[in-house]
Amino acid sequence: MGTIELVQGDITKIKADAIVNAANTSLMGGGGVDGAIHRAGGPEILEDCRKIVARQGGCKTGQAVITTGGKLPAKYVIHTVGPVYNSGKRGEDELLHSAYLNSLKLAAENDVHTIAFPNISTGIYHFPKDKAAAIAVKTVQDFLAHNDVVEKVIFVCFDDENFSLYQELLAQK
Ligand code: AR6
Repeated sequence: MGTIELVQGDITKIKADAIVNAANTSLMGGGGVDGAIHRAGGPEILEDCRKIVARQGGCKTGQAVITTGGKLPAKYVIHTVGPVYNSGKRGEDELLHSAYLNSLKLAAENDVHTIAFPNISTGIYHFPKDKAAAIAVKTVQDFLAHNDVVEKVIFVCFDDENFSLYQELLAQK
């Protein structure tokens, strides 16, 4: 079974087969981790995103698409769209689960052995960090128990609060 690692820092620096981007449905870039990935990875990533948009018109919430990693140390970027958090009664938990799961499935389809995730939806999209961390950890643990391709998942936390939450959750197992 695959392993889970926890690090605190900037996901654009991570050497993995793929890093995940917390994108939006337009796939045309934005702030937060999305902005950082496009800045560090260069224009090739956006070129691939444009091709995907021409083909399928963006990426729905909870879905994922894959592009080159451009100049990043990672070979691929998997762009997923987490939910904007409102009341919590609009299917946000399920959509966040889908964002993680569809990213992992796409990784396995592309022979990705190591993949790094940021804390999707917990910035500009305001998903409560504790709830988001629990969904992320459970989705990854369940996936790793049933697949042979993905060997390592790295959770990359940027802020102290997320890092502590993941430390606690991962220590429980
Ligand atoms: N490395 C790792 N994590 C980071 C980095 C980084 N370089 N920079 C920020 N984070 P956010 P969202 C963390 O807002 O909530 C964009 O405009 C950050 O601390 O990037 O899913 C998109 O285009 C937070 O914990 O993504 C969308 O419109 C986490 O990444 C929208 O934001 C996610 O925060 C998506 O919002």
